[in-house]
Amino acid sequence: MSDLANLEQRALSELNATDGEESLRAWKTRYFGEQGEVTLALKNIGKIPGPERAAYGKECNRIKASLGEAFEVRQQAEKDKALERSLAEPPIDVTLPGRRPAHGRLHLATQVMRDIRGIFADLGFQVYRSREVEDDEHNFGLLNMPPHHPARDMWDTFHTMTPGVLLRTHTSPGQIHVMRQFKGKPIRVILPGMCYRYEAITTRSEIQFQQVEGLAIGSRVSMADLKGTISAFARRMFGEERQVRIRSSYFPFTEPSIEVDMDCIVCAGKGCSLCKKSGWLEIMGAGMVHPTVLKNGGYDPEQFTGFAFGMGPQRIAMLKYAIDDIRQFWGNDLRFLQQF
Ligand code: FA5
Repeated sequence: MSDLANLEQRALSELNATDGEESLRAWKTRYFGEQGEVTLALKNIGKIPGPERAAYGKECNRIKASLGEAFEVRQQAEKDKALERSLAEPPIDVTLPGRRPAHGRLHLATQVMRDIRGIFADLGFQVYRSREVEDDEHNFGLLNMPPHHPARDMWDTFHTMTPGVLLRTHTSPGQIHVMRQFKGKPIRVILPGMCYRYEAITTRSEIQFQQVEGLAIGSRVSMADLKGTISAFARRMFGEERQVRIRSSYFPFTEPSIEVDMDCIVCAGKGCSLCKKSGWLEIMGAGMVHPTVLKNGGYDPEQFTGFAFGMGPQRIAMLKYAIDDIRQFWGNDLRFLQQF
């Protein structure tokens, strides 16, 4: 019995000495936990010899109740103290502006693609989608490049394991798809999409890049229409003050063929690594659709003429925003992308 009195005294003085919720929890474990002193004393009741057991058990239960009560009082006091403390702290300023959620944005390539589509929509061009995995026939053959034609070397190609199936090197195979679908009706479309070339990656060339093909076919479409369309596009895209240069070129699927350059914005025409020291950067190839290609698409070259062009939106973005390295486009560096 004296042990119990001792236990009660000790527990009460330790309870009074607790400071904060943590020491209160530790006290509870020490006396009321599975191996706590009060718990063990209660478990001990059965072992006490008969005549003393009732008195011992009664005392145990009294101590349990009184310590339990003392604990509750102490715990409430702790809670009151915590509440007082939090009330004394400076109040939350509900007028402070909230934290802005992080907003995503359109990738620069998407923005430029939308600008290009918008300009051509105003010029009356529809958007036509064409596949990225092509066959040899559409990517080369029907574009007037039969097997072993030397012009195929202009496009370093990713071939798949399936013979004759490849990743398109340009959007021009779409010309054939469109012509075969329009079946002899006039055409005015653009074909945007991704192209793939097995070539060395440099500041101006990627192995994966976008192109926008343009195709217009009608009974009296001329080279003047092509030049007018390209100039209208360049003025809208880059502003009146920028320079466009048209020079003759060669593509097997156009005759005559041209290439279109813009003055280099990075060096203002002085010559830098981006423009290969020429002061100009090529943005598209173009020309009048070759009669053989018209025929392959199901159009009679005696009745129809057409122009086509294929431009590189990444190069266009580089010229518009003075980006000196094309690798930034697919590098996923937010410091670059967040600037646009
Ligand atoms: C062609 O791909 C032709 N199909 C374009 C064409 C279409 C000519 C219709 C006539 C009629 P070229 O290989 O020059 O041509 O590419 C066209 C444009 O794609 C280039 O002017 C350039 O802006 C872009 N381009 C080409 N290669 C890359 C590359 N590796 N990385 C980024 N852009 C490129």
